[in-house]
Amino acid sequence: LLMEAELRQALRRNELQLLYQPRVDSQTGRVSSVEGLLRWHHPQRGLLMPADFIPLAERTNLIVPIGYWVINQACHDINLLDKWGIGDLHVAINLSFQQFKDAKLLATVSHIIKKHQVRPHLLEFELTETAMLQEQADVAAKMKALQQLGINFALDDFGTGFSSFSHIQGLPINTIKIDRSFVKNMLINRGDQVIVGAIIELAHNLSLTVVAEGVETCAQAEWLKMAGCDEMQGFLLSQPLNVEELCQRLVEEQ
Ligand code: G
Ligand code: G
Ligand code: MN
Ligand code: NA
Repeated sequence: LLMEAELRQALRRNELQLLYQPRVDSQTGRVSSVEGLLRWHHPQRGLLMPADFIPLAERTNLIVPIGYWVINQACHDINLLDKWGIGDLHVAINLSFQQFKDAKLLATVSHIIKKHQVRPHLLEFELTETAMLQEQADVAAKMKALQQLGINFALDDFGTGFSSFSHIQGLPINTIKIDRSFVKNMLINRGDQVIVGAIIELAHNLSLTVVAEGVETCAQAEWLKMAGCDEMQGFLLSQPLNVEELCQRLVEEQ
């Protein structure tokens, strides 16, 4: 069977899973939010990572229904966490540019939020610079409409694209996520360290929250805390967790 047909069936056969990677407050060390990361449990190939199937999903536009499944699952899990007494966890979800081309984006997101009665400010949509700047006027208008619903936005993989700050300035962004390639070499490459420091300063001057991705060592965490980075995400803090593991970690933390 073609992988496209298999991916089409994956939704119906319940083969997709949303994991959650904690984002930790640098000052308090507590989980402030989580990023939803998609996995596909393929019946023959086993566990597939986003890199194995998101490009195909984007090419075939299957990312549109998959994306709605993700938002629906995240809202479902927000209510599950609420039952465990974890009521204020922000959940970030990755959105591809193709999802913004769907004419029903606003109506469907709005419908899902109402169906689950989730407070919209608990949702954050992560977009890359590249996604935000394709068909920029249209994407910007849709971002603003979603912002009016109460949804927050994060600029993902920051530093890897080609956007100018003047473009970003007009968009309703709350958070900047520093790409993990900079964090990786930050303590061995002076240039990367300067870039990370500059992004933190830029974010704060624009009153944005700044998150470092791919934090793997204590030394990186110490430096980021010292540099004023608000939040950290990476294997040092936590692997992506399933919702039960996430509940357990958060209940222990309380
Ligand atoms: O889990 P992993 O680090 O392999 O994810 C890599 C990338 O895959 C993420 O940074 C994100 O860009 C993309 N991705 C993960 N989950 C989703 C999803 O639910 N929807 C979309 N559109 N992209 C996702
Ligand atoms: O594309 P995006 O940056 O949104 O997704 C994050 C990806 O990075 C996920 O696939 C996740 O599994 C991976 N990831 C998360 N933490 C770390 C880390 O500390 N190191 C590395 N190398 N990858 C990470
Ligand atoms: Mn992301
Ligand atoms: Na990222």
